[in-house]
Amino acid sequence: MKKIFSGIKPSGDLTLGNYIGAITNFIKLQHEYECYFCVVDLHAITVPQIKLELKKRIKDIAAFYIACGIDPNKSTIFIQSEVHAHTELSWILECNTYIGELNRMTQYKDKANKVGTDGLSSGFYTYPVLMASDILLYDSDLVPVGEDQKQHVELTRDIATRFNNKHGDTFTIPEHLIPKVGARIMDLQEPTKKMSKSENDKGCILLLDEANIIRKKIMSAKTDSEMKIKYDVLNKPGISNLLSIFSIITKKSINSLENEFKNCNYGEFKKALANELINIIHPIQQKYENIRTSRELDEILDEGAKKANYLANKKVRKVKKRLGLLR
Ligand code: AQP
Repeated sequence: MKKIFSGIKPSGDLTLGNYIGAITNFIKLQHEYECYFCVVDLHAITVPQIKLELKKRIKDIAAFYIACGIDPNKSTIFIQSEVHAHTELSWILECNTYIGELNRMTQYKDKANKVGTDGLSSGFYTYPVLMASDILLYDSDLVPVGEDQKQHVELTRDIATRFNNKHGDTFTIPEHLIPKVGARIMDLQEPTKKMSKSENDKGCILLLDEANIIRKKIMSAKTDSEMKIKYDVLNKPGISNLLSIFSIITKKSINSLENEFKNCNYGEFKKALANELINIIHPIQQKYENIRTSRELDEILDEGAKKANYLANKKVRKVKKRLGLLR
């Protein structure tokens, strides 16, 4: 069975973007692949976090994985910092990665342009290598990610290929798996910008939002003055984003939605979308509440860490042997 690794970082509360762009794919893939789904907490600390919020969110995300439909009997769910091999391999791979490669990472370049390098941690600079370690430790064949992470998976391939060529066959070369639709859900207030959990505001639907908040956020989503429900990302980014979300959660095509709502105004369309979203999110929230406080969650995470540690330690031993680091 081919293997899959993916993770979400607890840098904020989970958004609809994380759900559509990542978790819904995880759920489908678990039936066809051996899956490792991680809460990548070490990635979250590349930017400052508030201790108690981080602590809570780590388990929140694990609970949401299960509440959304990831079956812990099928997939391994674990917390990254509970598997020390991630940081050990990351250091080794950093020594096999060029500064020029990291300088070319667009996420780093964008952030450095925005806040300057004095305000950025070196962890933020090297985190693509930690991501490479996450993926390579488990011999992952595929990495389901949103569009923004594609470049990091390509870097992972480069690092792994270089290591294999230099030291002998050690790593499986992974491929990215980007969903055909939903790879980029946009902010409801700034529909040309990705919906992001660390910029949680009116433009961002959270999986923890109550029904009235979801409704309010959708009703106040930015659209345009044309009053025509038509998919046109360039000229109508707001309504196109809402159509994408509607299409993904109802599995109706964009065309059929344009037809269905052709005589409706934006208010009526948004109201229908809010209802659909609430119908999806409410049952997830109910399951989440049950799991979040259960002992079962800790048991699942303990079991996940045990399995992940076994595999990851085995891989690190192999890497160290290749480099002459084992006595
Ligand atoms: N808006 C989005 N649309 C589609 N997919 C998305 N993902 C995130 N936002 C969207 C996908 O969710 C997975 C987990 O992401 P992550 O937490 O590891 O990192 P991220 O992409 O940086 O997520 P955020 O929400 O934007 O976090 P912050 O604000 O902390 O940077 C990934 O597969 C991602 O593509």
